[in-house]
Amino acid sequence: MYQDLREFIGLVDKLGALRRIDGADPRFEIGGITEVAAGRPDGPALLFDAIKGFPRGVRVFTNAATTPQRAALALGIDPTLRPLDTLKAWMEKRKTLRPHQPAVVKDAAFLQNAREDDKVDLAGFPAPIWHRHDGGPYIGSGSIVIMRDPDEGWINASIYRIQVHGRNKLTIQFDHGGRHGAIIAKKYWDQGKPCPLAVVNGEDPALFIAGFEYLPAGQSEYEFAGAIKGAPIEVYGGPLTGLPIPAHAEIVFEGQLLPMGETTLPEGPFGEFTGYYASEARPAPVMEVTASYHRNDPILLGSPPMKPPRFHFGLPFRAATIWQNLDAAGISDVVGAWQHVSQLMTVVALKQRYDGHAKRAALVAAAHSYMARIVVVVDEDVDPSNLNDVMWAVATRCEPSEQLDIVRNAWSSALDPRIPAADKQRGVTSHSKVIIEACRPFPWFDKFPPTSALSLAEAQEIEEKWGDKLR
Ligand SMILES: Cc1cc2nc3c(=O)[nH]c(=O)nc-3n(C[C@H](O)[C@H](O)[C@H](O)COP(=O)(O)O)c2cc1C
Ligand SMILES: [Mn+2]
Repeated sequence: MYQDLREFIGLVDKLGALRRIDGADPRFEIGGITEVAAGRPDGPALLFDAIKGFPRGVRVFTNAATTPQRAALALGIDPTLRPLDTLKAWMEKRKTLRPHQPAVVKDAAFLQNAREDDKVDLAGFPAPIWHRHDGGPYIGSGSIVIMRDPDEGWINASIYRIQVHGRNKLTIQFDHGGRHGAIIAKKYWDQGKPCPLAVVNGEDPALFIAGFEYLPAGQSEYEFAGAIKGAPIEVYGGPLTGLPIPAHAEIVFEGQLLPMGETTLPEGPFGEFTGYYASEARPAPVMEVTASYHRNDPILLGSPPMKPPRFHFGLPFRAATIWQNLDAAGISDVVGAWQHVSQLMTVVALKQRYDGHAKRAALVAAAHSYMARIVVVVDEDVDPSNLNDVMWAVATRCEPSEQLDIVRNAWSSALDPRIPAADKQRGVTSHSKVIIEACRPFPWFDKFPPTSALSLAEAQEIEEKWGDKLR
């Protein structure tokens, strides 16, 4: 398995999925090229070099894991599997993951270039302005924020967007007060202290994935990333904060997050994963950067939100969690779960065994579907990862007057573009979800007209025997 981001980029190159781009402008162009590339069928990863205004060697890497193939590569799963089989392999692996404590090492590649206090200058790093109306450059679009819980000592390491405000100031955006970073920072602030933190830009892809996972408080993303790799993440104690920092990280900042009662800066707007700007600039906590470190010829990992279906990860990781939850709840015969429209639509496929089985699965899936207004259940012959197949089932097996339900006041977010601004102002972050039962009705299942389409196995057989003639 890859050791760090550089080795991962090497593996991507070997798969033929890397494109090198010289001369792009960090204002809009890197973001624009990334979005266009992510929308192509092959969806290549991009390594930007000779970036306008920066010396050659200072690089930005984007679309790291935006295809099923590269998401599998990052997870250490066979990248040649079909997407649904890959997600299943990940779901099974996730069930039995064993946490790996990080290993403290005595040296770190990022110490190759160190600057402290007045010598810190964030302008030396190519933070892109990703979208046309963003409030400024974002160095952190896929960066990890490291903090230590002051009471229990555990380390949180997850992804929050990071905007650059001048020579040594950054803002960190917590979507809501329940983010572990927000909870931990508030503990320091309540004691009248700033919160020590480190920001890791250009991290190991396993950590990038772990940073996106909903882990319980007290469980470190480092342990989860180590579990993905089957080996501990190597960390080095930050010279100023003592926080464990991945030794192979590309660009690292240390500093403190100032109490919001003292200082804030307007953060955003920033183009979001829904494809909208759902909020104006808002006050956010300020990080004062007291030291910066970087490897020679550093690589910034960039992961800008883009209009759906483009997404940070080419496999719907949260569908794997839903699938795991369905299994854990004892809902039998689930053959797949998937999310489309960048996690705004959830699909579950199952073999119905009894009347009410499909709805039972739908309700569990709906409960766990963050921001998704649409939840669909299909029979086991429909591939939930294939949106055309799913819509075929919706259009042919669902009688709307009988098979639609609406769940109100369900889990969404302030990022939801369809919640009216006035409602958001009074604290509304919920929406309603439609459950579409696109299954053959169980009571007359056997009488439903049989499908004329090839089964997956039949299609594969033909592909093997005749495929050469068709290519
Ligand atoms: C590329 C990317 C960017 C993200 N940006 C933010 C963000 O700006 N703010 C936020 O609160 N969550 C953001 N998230 C989601 C959180 O990282 C995710 O929900 C994570 O589980 C939160 O970790 P926590 O439970 O330790 O707080 C982002 C996720 C990804 C993959
Ligand atoms: Mn966490």
